[in-house]
Amino acid sequence: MGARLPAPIVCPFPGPLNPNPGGSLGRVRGDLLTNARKWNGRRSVRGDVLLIIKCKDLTYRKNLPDTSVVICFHNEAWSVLLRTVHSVLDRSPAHLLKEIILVDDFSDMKHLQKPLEDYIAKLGKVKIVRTKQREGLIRARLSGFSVATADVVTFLDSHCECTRGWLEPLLDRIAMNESNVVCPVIDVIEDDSLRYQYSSASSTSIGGFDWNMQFSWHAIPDAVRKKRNSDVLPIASPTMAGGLFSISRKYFEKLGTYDPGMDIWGGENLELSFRVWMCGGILEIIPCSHVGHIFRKRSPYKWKSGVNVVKKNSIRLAEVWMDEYKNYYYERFNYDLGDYGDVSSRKELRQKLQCKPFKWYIQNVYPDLFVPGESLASGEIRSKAKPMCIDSPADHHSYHKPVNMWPCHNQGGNQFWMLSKTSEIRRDDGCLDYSGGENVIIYPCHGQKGNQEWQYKEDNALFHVNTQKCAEVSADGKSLLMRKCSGIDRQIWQWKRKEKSPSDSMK
Ligand SMILES: [Mn+2]
Repeated sequence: MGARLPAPIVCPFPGPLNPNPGGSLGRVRGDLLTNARKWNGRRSVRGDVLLIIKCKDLTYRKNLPDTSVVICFHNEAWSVLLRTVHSVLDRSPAHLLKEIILVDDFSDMKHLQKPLEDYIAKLGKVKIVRTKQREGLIRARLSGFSVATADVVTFLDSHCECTRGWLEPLLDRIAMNESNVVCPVIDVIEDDSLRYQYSSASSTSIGGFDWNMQFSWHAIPDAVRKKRNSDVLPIASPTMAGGLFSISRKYFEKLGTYDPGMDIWGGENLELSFRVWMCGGILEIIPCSHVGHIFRKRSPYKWKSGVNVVKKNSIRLAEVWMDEYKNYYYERFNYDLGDYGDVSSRKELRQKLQCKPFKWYIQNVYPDLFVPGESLASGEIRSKAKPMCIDSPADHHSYHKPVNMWPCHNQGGNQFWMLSKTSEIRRDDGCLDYSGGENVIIYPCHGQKGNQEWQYKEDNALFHVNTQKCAEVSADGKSLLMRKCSGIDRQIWQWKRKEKSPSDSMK
């Protein structure tokens, strides 16, 4: 007999957000504890029972809703597309899979024309919709959605492989609550060998974002991890990666599907994530549902030159959903918003759905996010001696790399830095880190001070506490050095202190 998990809600936040506080969670926990012995429960050092429940021990409701699977593609390889389609057909219970809707976003490769039609005609359940011009992922998905007929709509990329048992745990959560929006764990399919790498439930990550409006993966926060007594329980996620998820068809409609003013790709995943949380839903990752995905090294989309589509989409979502917090994003490119189109209908949608403020989302759903409003200084760090600024990317590709000087350009970007309350000089998750050698490097922020503790002194020196040295621009202006503090102009830095911050209203 499988062990049935009746309805755990595991939220990273207390009380009011849990639709059934103490109720369902309490009952589940009780059941789990009672059954712990049967499941080889063991006690941790803290005395809690850790449950060794495997996904195969779980059972799901008998009357699950069925799903339409919508797969958009543009010039996808034959074998990759068919791997996706066959894995859905082979690994979904027949009665739960109503149809697969392939949306061809104006491909011109020959194999995707008649040969594909002839092939899928033999499969049953698979239909194809073609756009009349290049629409991009967002509008292509909407056209697939418009012909979907099942209770649930599941979106997949066209380069995936669904594993055995992937579908039932997703549908079970939606059967429990129509406003649950659920994502499978996304495993890596290597892009050179196409080998599937299955990741264990204990390594499940959740989605976040940074103030450049980039999606990022994070480990489950310690506070949440401690409350979980099994790795296989669904876990609330502040954001979704975007490619793969299931949602009730009616609920997606009610929530306003996607913003049709967004082009091609990018930002739509954060927009939907914020909307789900702020408008009463719950976004979860389901550790027992695994779908592999080929992560591409670069975007296959050709973009109109001169138009930054992701930026435009992100500004649309910031305008509609982020309230005063949008300034943290805008100041990253010095408020150069450009033309982002008309967002009035999306603002009306937010009004109509009576969604909560973004501040609520940050405080309750994503309390671990670094909020720049708490920073003591922000903007470019400009040398008094030279028209040069401290310049470095700060994403994970840049970790361990030296930080340099570059002519100040007043565009934010790699010259935008924040002094945190905990004395870090940081952007997103990257911190200036000095261990006493030649260079200051970028290193993941660890919050432990040490090599990452800086002071912006009253005389405008940048002082590194651990080594008692000051940041100094080299005589040729090209390098950032660390030297004994002397008060010379090359050690003096102009950096906008908090009181002049555009985000001041948010204190
Ligand atoms: Mn993809």
